[in-house]
Amino acid sequence: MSEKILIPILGDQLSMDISSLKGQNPEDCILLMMEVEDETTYVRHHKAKIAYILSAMRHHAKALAERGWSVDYVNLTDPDNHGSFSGEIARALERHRIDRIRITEAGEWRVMAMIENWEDQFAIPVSVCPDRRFIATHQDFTNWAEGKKQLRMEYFYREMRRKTGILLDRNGKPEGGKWNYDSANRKPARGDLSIPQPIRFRPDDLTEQVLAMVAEEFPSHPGSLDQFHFAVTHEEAMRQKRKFLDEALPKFGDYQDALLSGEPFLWHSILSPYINAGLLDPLDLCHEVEQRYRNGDVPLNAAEGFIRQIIGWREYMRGIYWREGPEYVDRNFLEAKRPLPEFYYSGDTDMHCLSEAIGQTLDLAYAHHIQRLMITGNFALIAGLEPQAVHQWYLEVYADAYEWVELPNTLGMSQFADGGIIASKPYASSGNYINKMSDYCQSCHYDVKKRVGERACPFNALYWDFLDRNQNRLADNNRLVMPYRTWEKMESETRDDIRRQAKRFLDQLEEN
Ligand code: FAD
Ligand code: DLZ
Ligand code: SF4
Repeated sequence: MSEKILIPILGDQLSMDISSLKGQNPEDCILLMMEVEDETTYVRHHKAKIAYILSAMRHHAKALAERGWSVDYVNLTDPDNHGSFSGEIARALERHRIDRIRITEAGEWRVMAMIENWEDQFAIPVSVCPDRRFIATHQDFTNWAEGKKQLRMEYFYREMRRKTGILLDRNGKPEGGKWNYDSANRKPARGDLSIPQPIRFRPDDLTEQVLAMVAEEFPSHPGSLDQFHFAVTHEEAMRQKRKFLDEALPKFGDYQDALLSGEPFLWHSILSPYINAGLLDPLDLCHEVEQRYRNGDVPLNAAEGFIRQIIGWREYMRGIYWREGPEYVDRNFLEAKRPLPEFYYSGDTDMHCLSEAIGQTLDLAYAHHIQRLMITGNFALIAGLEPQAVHQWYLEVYADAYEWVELPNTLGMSQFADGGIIASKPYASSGNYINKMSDYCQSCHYDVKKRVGERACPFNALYWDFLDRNQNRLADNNRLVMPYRTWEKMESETRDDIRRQAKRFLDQLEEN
C-alpha cells in the first residue's frame, strides 16, 4: 500500500501552485482545510474579512476537488469542530490512516509554533516546505541584512530587481536610468478626474451562505457585511487584476499618495487580499506590469512604483518580520501608552480625515496605503496611542491583514515603535500635509490653518507636542533637525499654548 500524506492547506495558502502540493500524486494525499474558531477569533477580525477568507477557502476546496485532489473540509459550525488547527489535525488523524504530514510553512510565528509541535504531539513525521510565493527566501534576507547597520528598503529592493531581472535593461541597469521614480509620484487628486472603480463581485450561493453564517456567529466583531464586494476565486481575482492593469495602473504612480473624500480606491489595485491569500501570484503580476510598460501602455513611474510595492516593500516587510522574531510585537520605543479611542470602531469623530478613513474601513475592510499611514497611523503616532493596541486594530479591520505584513507596517513603519529599524524617521505630520494631499480639510469641523483655539485642527498641536514629548528619544535623528529647530525658534508662550492645546485634546480623548 502506498504512503498516505495529509496536506493541510491554510486559509492564506489558496494557490494551486502552493509548494506542499508540488510533485505530489493526488492519489496519495488527503488535503485538509479547516475553518476554526481560533483563527476567526484570535483578534476580532472585521466581519467582511472572515467572510472573504472562508468563502475563498470553500471555493478553493471545490476547485482542488475538480482537479482530482481529495479534500477533507471542516466547516466552522461542524458540531465536532475542535476549534484549532492542532485540534483538527488530531481529528483528521483519527478519520484517516496517515503516514506523514506535509505543509507549506505558515505566515506567522503563532502558527509556526503550533506546526513545530506536531511531530511530537502526534508521533508522525512532519515536513515543512518553504513558501515559494515569495521572491526572497529567509536565507536571502539574512544574507542581505548581514553586517548592515541599517536595513533600508531601497537597497533591498534593488537586490530584488537584480534577482528577478524586472525592469532592467540589457546591461542589467535599471530601466530609464534610475531605480526609483517616487519623486514623480506625489500629485494630489482632484474630484473632477475620472476615477476607475474596482469590480464589485456579486456574492454567489456559497458566499451568501458564508455571509449568513458570519452574521450569525460574529455579531460583535467590527465592520459591516452590507457592501461585501470581494473576489473569492482565482478567476474573479484575475478579472480585478485585468481591470486594474487596464484602467488604474497608468495613473497609479501619479496619484499614489493622493487622498479624496468619498473615493476609497482612487488608482490603487485593491489586490492585496488576493495576493496575500494566494488567489494571485505576486511575481506573475509584476511581470504583467512590466510587460504593460514595455508595450508602451503605462509610463515608467507607474510600473516601477507598483512593482516596488510588491517586490520591494512587501518582501522587505516579510524579511523584517521573520528576522526580528516573535518579540518584535512587544516593542514600544516611544513608550506610548494611551488606549485606542472608541471612534476607531465607529468612525464617529468630527475630524473629517479620520471619519472618512475609518468609516470606509468599517464598510469595506479596505483603506489605501496613505490613509493607513498618514491618517489613522499618523494620528495614533502623534496622539501617543499604545502601539500594541494600534497593531491589533489594523490586524482586525483589513481584509489583507496577516501578522507577517501588518505588524512591521504598523509597529515599525507607522508607529516607530521599533526605534527606526524600518523607518528612518517617524511618519508624523501636521494637518498641513493632509491638506496638501487631500480635499478632507475643506469640509472639516476644524480649521487646518490654526494651531490653537477651539476649532484648531488637532493634528497641528499634536504634531509639535509629539516632537516635544519625545525630544529625548528623537532629537538625535538627523532627519528631524529642521522641525526641532523650528520648534526651538518659536516663542516660549507659543510653545506653551501648543502644549496646553494638545493636553486639552488628549485629556478629552481619554474621557470619551
Ligand atoms: P496598492 O496601492 O495597489 O499596492 C499594490 C500592492 O503592493 C498591494 O496590493 C500590496 O500587495 C503591496 N504593498 C504596497 N505597500 C505595501 C507595504 N507597505 N507592505 C506590504 N505590501 C505592500 N498591507 C497588507 O497587505 N496587509 C496589511 O495588513 C497591511 N497593513 C498595513 C498597516 C499599515 C499601518 C500601513 C501603513 C500599511 C499596511 N499595509 C498592509 C500596506 C499597504 O497599505 C497595503 O498593502 C495596501 O494599502 C493594499 O491596497 P492595494 O492592494 O490597493 O495596494
Ligand atoms: C485569517 C483567517 C481566518 C479568519 N480564519 C481562518 C480559518 O478558519 N482557517 C484557516 O485555515 N485560516 C484562517 N485564516 C487565515 C489564517 O489565520 C492564516 O492562514 C494563518 O495565520 C497563517 O499563518
Ligand atoms: Fe483632518 Fe485637521 Fe484637515 Fe480636519 S482640518 S480633515 S482634522 S487634517
